[in-house]
This record gives sequence, C-alpha cells and structure tokens, in this order.
Amino acid sequence: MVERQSGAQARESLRRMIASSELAFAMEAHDGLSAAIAERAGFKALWASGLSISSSLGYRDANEASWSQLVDVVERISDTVDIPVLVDGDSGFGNFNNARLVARKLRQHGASGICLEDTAFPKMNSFIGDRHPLADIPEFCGRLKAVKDQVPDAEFVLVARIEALIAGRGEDEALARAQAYAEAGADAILIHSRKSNAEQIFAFTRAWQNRLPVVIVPTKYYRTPVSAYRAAGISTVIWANHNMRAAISAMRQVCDRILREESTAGIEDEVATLDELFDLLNYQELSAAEEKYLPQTATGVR
Ligand code: SPV
Ligand code: MG
Repeated sequence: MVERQSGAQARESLRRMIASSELAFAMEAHDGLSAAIAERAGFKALWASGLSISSSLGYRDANEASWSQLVDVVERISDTVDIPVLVDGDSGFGNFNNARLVARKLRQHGASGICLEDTAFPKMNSFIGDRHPLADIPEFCGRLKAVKDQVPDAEFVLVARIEALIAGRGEDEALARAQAYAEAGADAILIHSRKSNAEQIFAFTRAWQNRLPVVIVPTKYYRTPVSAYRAAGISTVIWANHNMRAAISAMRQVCDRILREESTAGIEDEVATLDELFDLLNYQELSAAEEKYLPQTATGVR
C-alpha cells in the first residue's frame, strides 16, 4: 500500500505551495468522492468549497450549513485523500471565538489550512446580489489573531480573504485591508472579484507587490489565461466549484435520459463503472485486509 502523507506533511506541503514562486492550483472538492477524483486527476491541493459543500447538502451558501456540518464533510475529504485541504471557513461563523473554534476543529479533522473572509455573519455568496456587508478591519484582525493563537501548528495556513471589491469599496480599501491582515498574522491574501475580466485583480497585485502571497478564484474571469497569473506573480489559483457544477450537469443528463427512456441501457456506457468507483475508494485494500485479519470459517466463507 502507498504510504499515506501525514497531517503534518500535508500542512507543510500546503504552506510550501502557497509560499512558492511557482503558480499552484487547488481543485474544489465537496465530499470524499470528489476529493478522490481530484487527487487521482493529479491535483496537489484541494479547496473545500463552502458553496459546493453547502450545495451538496442542499443548503444555500449563506451560512445555512453549520460549522459542525462543514467539519464533518472536511473530515471525510481529508480522510479520503493524502493531498492538503484548504478549507473555506466563510467568515468564521461569528466573532473571533467562533472563528478560532472552527479553525481548531478543522485542524483536528485533517484540514491543512483555513480561509476566512472579511464579511459579517451570516455571509452571502459573493456572486449573489449587492448586499455584502464587510467586517470592521480591527474586528476581523481579531478573528485572524485568534486563529493564529488557537491553532498550535505553525504550518497550518491562514488565508485572509478580502471582499472589498465584491462590496464595491475599491482598490484602496482592499489594499488597506490586505496590509492590516498581513500585520495580524495571515499567511496569504485571497483577493476576490466578480468582474468578467481580471483587471481588478491585476491592479491589486501591481500595488500589493506580493507583500504576502496572493490567492485568486477566477470563477467569473475564467477566460484569462493562467500565463497572466504567472506573470503577475500570483501564488495559487482556486478552481472553486467545477466538480460540483460538473456533477450537476452529469446528473441532470442521466436523470433526464432514464426518465425519458425508462431504461438505463442507453446510458450504461456513459457513466462510470462500479469497478471505477471501487477503485477510487480503494476496495482493494479491504480485500487484502480481509485476507490478513478475517479467519477462514469451516464453510470457506470469510
Ligand atoms: C466557495 O467556493 O465557496 C467560495 C468561492 O467561497 S466563491 O463562490 O467564489 O465565493
Ligand atoms: Mg465560499
């Protein structure tokens, strides 16, 4: 069996990835299975997306899912893969006390880092509507400091996410927030934009000059080539929701066809085989363990 990466190794590799001058990618996962698929595809890190996790639970991305539901899903993701998991901790589920509790629980359940956004609780997904109240800078800095003080491992990554551009506050405010969050102990800055081009992002990176590594989420400005992010010195790109959206399309298609055709014969060759599923979740290991641990009965049935 392949040696599993320990939690400490995973945290260390996320920290190295974010600090490295080479552009890195984190793929969205919303459960153990999507995490396993992303890892098999070759991704070196995962983004446990709040939007995707809440959607897969049937909740809206507005803090309808509780912090303990998030922790449960992250436990299944971390337990299924070896690669590091950066968790979308939304705004920390409250004040400094909630934020440090969530961070500690996520760390205990295998997360390699947390991203906290500077919005008020309850948050609303950045792409919905125009009401995006921001946290006051000193109060949000308290959340960041409390997480740093509470989670003992130096390698546990703390990403501070700035929603100033989403809230229409402009670049100066985004830069002031980034500076304050760096001073409060953040390891990286996530600057978010919902424009369909990356101009806001590049204006920020030009002014920020990589005082801390920059993480981006190009969901809306998806046409920008990654070579432009390399040229801008960006640390990490998060593909934030594409496993979940791919699952929606595939499930919708298969449901429509089975309903219409009253048969699964037509789609059998188009869906993953059960053997693929068994392989993804390592049923081979269970068979080997049965050989080792399960006594042979008199009937020959284990
Ligand atoms: C998420 O994946 O939940 C994110 C990214 O926070 S976004 O949906 O762009 O806000
Ligand atoms: Mg989110």
